[in-house]
Amino acid sequence: MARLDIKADDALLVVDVQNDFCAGGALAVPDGDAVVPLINALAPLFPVVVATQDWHTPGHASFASTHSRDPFETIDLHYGQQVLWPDHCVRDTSGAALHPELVLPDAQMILRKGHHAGVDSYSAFQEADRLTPTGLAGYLRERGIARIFVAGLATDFCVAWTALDGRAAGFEVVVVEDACRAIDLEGSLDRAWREMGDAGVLRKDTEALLAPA
Ligand code: VGL
Ligand code: ZN
Repeated sequence: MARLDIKADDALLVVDVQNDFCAGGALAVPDGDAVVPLINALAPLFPVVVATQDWHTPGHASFASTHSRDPFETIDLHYGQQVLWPDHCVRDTSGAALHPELVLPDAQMILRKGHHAGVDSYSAFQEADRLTPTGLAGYLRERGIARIFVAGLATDFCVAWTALDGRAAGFEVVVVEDACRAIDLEGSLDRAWREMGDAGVLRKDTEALLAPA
Protein backbone atom coordinates (compact mmCIF):
# COMPACT_ATOMS: atom_id res chain seq x y z
CA MET A 1 0.00 0.00 0.00
CA ALA A 2 1.25 3.47 -0.85
CA ARG A 3 2.11 5.43 2.23
CA LEU A 4 0.43 8.70 3.01
CA ASP A 5 3.27 10.96 4.14
CA ILE A 6 2.69 13.30 7.06
CA LYS A 7 3.85 16.84 6.37
CA ALA A 8 4.76 19.88 8.43
CA ASP A 9 1.32 21.39 7.85
CA ASP A 10 -0.63 18.35 9.09
CA ALA A 11 -2.32 18.08 12.47
CA LEU A 12 -3.87 15.16 14.33
CA LEU A 13 -7.14 15.82 16.16
CA VAL A 14 -7.81 13.23 18.85
CA VAL A 15 -11.54 13.50 19.52
CA ASP A 16 -13.10 12.68 22.90
CA VAL A 17 -11.07 9.61 23.91
CA GLN A 18 -12.51 9.92 27.40
CA ASN A 19 -13.45 7.42 30.08
CA ASP A 20 -17.19 7.95 29.66
CA PHE A 21 -16.97 6.88 25.99
CA CYS A 22 -14.92 3.77 26.80
CA ALA A 23 -15.70 0.46 28.52
CA GLY A 24 -17.56 1.00 31.78
CA GLY A 25 -18.29 4.64 30.97
CA ALA A 26 -21.63 6.44 31.10
CA LEU A 27 -21.95 6.54 27.29
CA ALA A 28 -19.62 3.71 26.32
CA VAL A 29 -19.04 3.47 22.57
CA PRO A 30 -18.84 -0.21 21.51
CA ASP A 31 -15.16 -1.19 21.42
CA GLY A 32 -14.20 2.43 22.10
CA ASP A 33 -11.00 1.49 23.94
CA ALA A 34 -9.66 -0.07 20.73
CA VAL A 35 -8.77 3.35 19.34
CA VAL A 36 -6.20 4.03 22.06
CA PRO A 37 -3.22 1.96 20.78
CA LEU A 38 -3.77 3.18 17.23
CA ILE A 39 -3.86 6.82 18.29
CA ASN A 40 -0.76 6.29 20.44
CA ALA A 41 1.02 4.97 17.34
CA LEU A 42 -0.18 7.81 15.10
CA ALA A 43 0.47 10.78 17.37
CA PRO A 44 4.30 10.77 17.19
CA LEU A 45 4.09 11.21 13.39
CA PHE A 46 2.43 14.63 13.66
CA PRO A 47 3.98 18.05 14.21
CA VAL A 48 0.77 19.31 15.83
CA VAL A 49 -1.55 17.21 18.00
CA VAL A 50 -4.77 18.55 19.52
CA ALA A 51 -6.94 16.49 21.88
CA THR A 52 -10.56 17.35 22.59
CA GLN A 53 -12.69 16.66 25.64
CA ASP A 54 -16.45 16.65 25.74
CA TRP A 55 -16.93 18.84 28.82
CA HIS A 56 -20.47 19.36 30.01
CA THR A 57 -21.98 21.21 32.94
CA PRO A 58 -24.09 19.22 35.41
CA GLY A 59 -27.66 19.42 34.09
CA HIS A 60 -26.45 19.99 30.53
CA ALA A 61 -29.06 20.50 27.78
CA SER A 62 -27.88 17.31 26.00
CA PHE A 63 -28.66 15.12 29.02
CA ALA A 64 -31.96 13.19 28.98
CA SER A 65 -32.18 13.60 32.76
CA THR A 66 -32.30 17.38 32.39
CA HIS A 67 -35.56 17.08 30.43
CA SER A 68 -36.99 14.11 32.39
CA ARG A 69 -36.75 12.06 29.20
CA ASP A 70 -35.15 8.76 28.27
CA PRO A 71 -31.68 8.59 26.74
CA PHE A 72 -31.51 8.36 22.92
CA GLU A 73 -34.80 10.22 22.39
CA THR A 74 -34.62 13.35 20.24
CA ILE A 75 -36.08 16.71 21.22
CA ASP A 76 -36.19 20.20 19.74
CA LEU A 77 -34.04 22.76 21.50
CA HIS A 78 -33.73 26.44 20.58
CA TYR A 79 -30.93 25.66 18.10
CA GLY A 80 -32.54 22.59 16.51
CA GLN A 81 -32.83 18.86 17.08
CA GLN A 82 -30.88 17.32 19.91
CA VAL A 83 -30.34 13.65 20.68
CA LEU A 84 -30.61 13.16 24.44
CA TRP A 85 -27.80 11.24 26.08
CA PRO A 86 -27.15 9.67 29.45
CA ASP A 87 -25.31 12.13 31.71
CA HIS A 88 -21.70 11.94 30.48
CA CYS A 89 -18.43 13.84 30.53
CA VAL A 90 -19.47 16.16 33.31
CA ARG A 91 -16.65 18.67 33.62
CA ASP A 92 -13.86 17.77 36.00
CA THR A 93 -15.14 14.25 36.75
CA SER A 94 -13.23 11.02 36.13
CA GLY A 95 -15.68 10.23 33.30
CA ALA A 96 -14.54 13.36 31.50
CA ALA A 97 -10.83 12.55 31.89
CA LEU A 98 -8.86 11.34 28.90
CA HIS A 99 -8.41 7.55 28.73
CA PRO A 100 -5.55 6.65 31.12
CA GLU A 101 -3.69 4.67 28.44
CA LEU A 102 -3.72 7.47 25.92
CA VAL A 103 -0.11 8.61 25.49
CA LEU A 104 0.00 12.11 24.04
CA PRO A 105 3.05 13.86 25.47
CA ASP A 106 3.26 15.99 22.32
CA ALA A 107 -0.34 17.22 22.40
CA GLN A 108 0.02 20.97 22.52
CA MET A 109 -3.59 21.89 22.95
CA ILE A 110 -6.52 20.32 24.78
CA LEU A 111 -9.80 21.78 23.65
CA ARG A 112 -12.91 21.46 25.77
CA LYS A 113 -16.28 21.70 24.07
CA GLY A 114 -19.92 21.51 25.04
CA HIS A 115 -19.17 23.60 28.13
CA HIS A 116 -22.12 25.97 27.72
CA ALA A 117 -25.05 24.60 29.76
CA GLY A 118 -27.65 25.23 27.07
CA VAL A 119 -25.83 24.22 23.87
CA ASP A 120 -24.20 20.96 22.81
CA SER A 121 -21.06 20.77 20.69
CA TYR A 122 -20.28 17.56 18.83
CA SER A 123 -17.94 19.54 16.62
CA ALA A 124 -14.56 20.71 17.84
CA PHE A 125 -14.91 23.79 15.61
CA GLN A 126 -18.38 25.14 16.30
CA GLU A 127 -21.15 24.65 18.86
CA ALA A 128 -24.49 23.13 17.87
CA ASP A 129 -26.07 26.59 17.55
CA ARG A 130 -23.86 26.79 14.41
CA LEU A 131 -22.87 30.29 15.54
CA THR A 132 -20.37 29.99 18.36
CA PRO A 133 -16.84 29.08 17.27
CA THR A 134 -14.52 27.21 19.63
CA GLY A 135 -11.43 28.97 18.27
CA LEU A 136 -9.93 25.76 16.85
CA ALA A 137 -9.92 26.95 13.23
CA GLY A 138 -8.02 30.07 14.23
CA TYR A 139 -5.54 28.05 16.29
CA LEU A 140 -4.85 25.64 13.44
CA ARG A 141 -4.54 28.46 10.88
CA GLU A 142 -2.11 30.36 13.07
CA ARG A 143 -0.08 27.17 13.41
CA GLY A 144 0.05 26.94 9.60
CA ILE A 145 -2.01 23.77 9.38
CA ALA A 146 -3.62 22.86 6.03
CA ARG A 147 -4.74 19.28 6.61
CA ILE A 148 -6.23 17.60 9.64
CA PHE A 149 -6.41 13.91 10.47
CA VAL A 150 -9.29 13.04 12.78
CA ALA A 151 -9.43 10.00 15.07
CA GLY A 152 -11.37 9.10 18.20
CA LEU A 153 -14.96 8.81 19.40
CA ALA A 154 -17.55 8.63 18.11
CA THR A 155 -17.25 8.27 14.33
CA ASP A 156 -20.88 9.26 13.68
CA PHE A 157 -21.10 12.16 16.13
CA CYS A 158 -18.11 14.13 17.32
CA VAL A 159 -15.67 12.79 14.72
CA ALA A 160 -18.09 13.38 11.82
CA TRP A 161 -19.19 16.85 12.91
CA THR A 162 -15.57 17.83 13.47
CA ALA A 163 -14.56 16.50 10.05
CA LEU A 164 -17.45 18.30 8.30
CA ASP A 165 -16.76 21.59 10.05
CA GLY A 166 -13.06 21.19 9.32
CA ARG A 167 -13.92 21.01 5.61
CA ALA A 168 -16.26 24.02 5.97
CA ALA A 169 -13.40 25.94 7.58
CA GLY A 170 -11.22 25.20 4.55
CA PHE A 171 -8.99 22.38 5.80
CA GLU A 172 -8.27 19.16 3.99
CA VAL A 173 -9.67 16.42 6.21
CA VAL A 174 -8.78 12.75 6.55
CA VAL A 175 -10.69 10.52 8.97
CA VAL A 176 -8.56 7.61 10.19
CA GLU A 177 -11.36 5.08 10.14
CA ASP A 178 -9.86 2.24 12.17
CA ALA A 179 -8.80 4.71 14.87
CA CYS A 180 -12.46 5.64 15.40
CA ARG A 181 -15.48 3.77 16.77
CA ALA A 182 -19.17 4.59 16.31
CA ILE A 183 -22.33 4.76 18.40
CA ASP A 184 -24.54 3.95 15.35
CA LEU A 185 -27.97 5.18 16.36
CA GLU A 186 -30.71 4.66 13.75
CA GLY A 187 -28.45 4.71 10.73
CA SER A 188 -26.24 7.52 12.00
CA LEU A 189 -23.01 5.83 10.92
CA ASP A 190 -24.03 5.35 7.27
CA ARG A 191 -25.38 8.88 7.18
CA ALA A 192 -22.18 10.28 8.65
CA TRP A 193 -19.97 8.54 6.06
CA ARG A 194 -22.26 9.71 3.25
CA GLU A 195 -22.15 13.31 4.43
CA MET A 196 -18.41 13.19 4.95
CA GLY A 197 -17.90 11.67 1.50
CA ASP A 198 -20.07 14.37 -0.10
CA ALA A 199 -18.03 17.03 1.70
CA GLY A 200 -14.73 15.66 0.39
CA VAL A 201 -13.52 14.10 3.62
CA LEU A 202 -11.03 11.32 2.87
CA ARG A 203 -11.20 7.96 4.62
CA LYS A 204 -7.98 6.11 5.44
CA ASP A 205 -6.73 3.45 7.81
CA THR A 206 -3.81 3.74 10.23
CA GLU A 207 -1.83 1.38 8.03
CA ALA A 208 -1.69 4.00 5.28
CA LEU A 209 0.17 6.33 7.62
CA LEU A 210 2.41 3.76 9.26
CA ALA A 211 3.35 1.62 6.25
CA PRO A 212 7.07 1.64 5.36
CA ALA A 213 7.91 4.31 2.77
C1 VGL B 1 -20.40 12.48 21.68
C2 VGL B 1 -22.61 12.05 22.05
C3 VGL B 1 -22.66 13.01 23.03
C4 VGL B 1 -19.16 12.14 20.92
C5 VGL B 1 -20.42 13.45 22.63
O1 VGL B 1 -18.04 12.39 21.43
O2 VGL B 1 -19.28 11.60 19.80
N1 VGL B 1 -21.50 11.78 21.38
N2 VGL B 1 -21.56 13.71 23.31
ZN1 ZN C 1 -21.55 15.08 24.95
